[in-house]
Amino acid sequence: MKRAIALFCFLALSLSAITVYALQNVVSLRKTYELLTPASAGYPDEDYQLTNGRYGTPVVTDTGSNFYRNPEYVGFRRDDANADGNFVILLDLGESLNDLTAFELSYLNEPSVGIFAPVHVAFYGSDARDGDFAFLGERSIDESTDPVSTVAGVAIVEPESAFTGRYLMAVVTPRATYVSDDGAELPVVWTFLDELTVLQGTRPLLPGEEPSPNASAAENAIAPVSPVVGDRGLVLLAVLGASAFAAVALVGRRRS
Ligand SMILES: [Ca+2]
Repeated sequence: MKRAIALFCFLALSLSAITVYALQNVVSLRKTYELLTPASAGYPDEDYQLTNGRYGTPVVTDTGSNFYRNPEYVGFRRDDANADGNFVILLDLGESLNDLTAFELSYLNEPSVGIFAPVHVAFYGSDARDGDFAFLGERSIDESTDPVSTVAGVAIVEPESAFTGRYLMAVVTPRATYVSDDGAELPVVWTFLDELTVLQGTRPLLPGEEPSPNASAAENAIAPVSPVVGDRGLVLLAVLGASAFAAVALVGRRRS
């Protein structure tokens, strides 16, 4: 009987988790895009890595653990930025889609190896590749330049109202300079990105996140967790795991 109760609780909680997850539709998966400012030859973009749904994870070698060694990252060199100093990505959703509610840029901040998070990202949208692009929103990024501050982060932009369109343009502004250990101000050369995401529908709560229906888009604009462990499916697995734990805890209480 207790096993049946545990199974029922697990299934009920899992179903609710799946329901929440299903509110979010990642419409950018496996979509094509143009790098209007090219990736580097040393850390190239192979087969649309920025929309494959996978995130960079640390690679352990004899010299330590580093994110930048993961080939999931696409590297951009300052020399290849446009005249405004930005990197620009033009994403094609393949058809006009409605109810686009969030745009995400996943980046690496690994100052110990000279890779710094961008300082700003802005998104624009249009129904025509060569048409007028509407400003959808922007986000400032303020990661530490301390050598020990390695972060795999995500900047999230949520427009004031849902957008309908086919083309999304991400304009990424890299950090210009950093101060080295000996006090010298040096130019930042590298920007590493691993995923560009467009979400359709309502963004679900992430594990541990509290509902905040009255919060502004800006207050909700940074993900509370870094996607350091692979793709979004793992978030669902984490929720399911928490559900199973809750079911076991419930049975434990009934026993005591
Ligand atoms: Ca990716």
